[in-house]
Amino acid sequence: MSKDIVFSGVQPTGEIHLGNYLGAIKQFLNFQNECDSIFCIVDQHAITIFQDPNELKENVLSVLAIFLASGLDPKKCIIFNQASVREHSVLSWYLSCTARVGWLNRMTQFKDKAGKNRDNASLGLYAYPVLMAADILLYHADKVPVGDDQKQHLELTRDIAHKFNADYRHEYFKLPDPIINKDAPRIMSLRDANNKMSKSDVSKYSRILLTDSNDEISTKISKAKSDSLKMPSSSDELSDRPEINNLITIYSSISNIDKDSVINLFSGKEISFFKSELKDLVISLVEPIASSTNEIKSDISYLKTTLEDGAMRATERARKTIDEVNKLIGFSID
Ligand code: AQP
Repeated sequence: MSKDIVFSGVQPTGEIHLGNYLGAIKQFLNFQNECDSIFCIVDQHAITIFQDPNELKENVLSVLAIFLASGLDPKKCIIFNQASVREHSVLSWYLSCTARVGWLNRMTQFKDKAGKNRDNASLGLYAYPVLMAADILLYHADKVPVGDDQKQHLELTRDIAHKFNADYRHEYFKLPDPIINKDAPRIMSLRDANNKMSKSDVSKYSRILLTDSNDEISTKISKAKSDSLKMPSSSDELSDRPEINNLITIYSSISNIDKDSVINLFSGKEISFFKSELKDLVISLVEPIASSTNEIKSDISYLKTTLEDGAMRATERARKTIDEVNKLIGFSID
């Protein structure tokens, strides 16, 4: 039986943080062993908000270095940057003719990112979920490991695939399933547990980067917002304590110990004691990734070869899809 196809992407819009790792990259590591996996550095998504060209180039290589340092192996999966496979843009246009404006109007991420000044947002930011659908459908992905913030975009991808199949009377596209890490669906900001940990948050204390030094990690966890109570003794207490809930989620997800067991482990203890244990745990995860990232980043020719090789393998598959879709749409005259 053929393996399930897995596709997911990460934007090179800034430095990769613990939310990206626990919500997405950690899942990629398991999938590369079990499935036919394709991981994409989605630079075309990044430019929906203006990026300095030199920084963009730099960020693509940084994300790649972090992928490799985290344990992604180009022998086990395809890793490439989106702009190097033109078929993403081609399919995105086709699918934008299938997607309905009403569907896009419901996307909450656009509302959040565009803010109050919606008329001034780029058309690309609005159409972003259609490009995302193209990324996924181009490779006939069965599974898409993402953080819970992307769930709505995955539902849209399924709607687009379903309508395309119905319009062209052919069960061509598979309807992909989102795979959300149930232990860390959404890691929240360390400064405000109502917002997700994010690359674009103005406060650098809101996120732990995979390239942070041990001192930076210690400071960020010490400063992480909490409350003046002791550690909870049951999960019922977490609903009123979102900051502690978030820190326990991080502990649980890194240690692979379920949340109830983490609560039992620290029940009634001082928060400062828990934070100190959490610091050690986060450092044990980040330190080797940060040092390996630095080493890998210095080997530019290895990074470039890895991307070129990935792009070649991705292009082969993407072209086949576009050839087939062209026939379905009526673009190829036989
Ligand atoms: N806080 C999070 N918790 C769990 N998963 C998360 N992801 C992002 N933030 C969290 C998941 O990481 C993957 C890559 O995300 P992305 O780089 O494509 O885009 P994003 O969601 O826009 O990430 P950021 O860091 O929050 O960037 P900005 O600041 O630009 O909005 C995705 O699977 C995402 O779900």
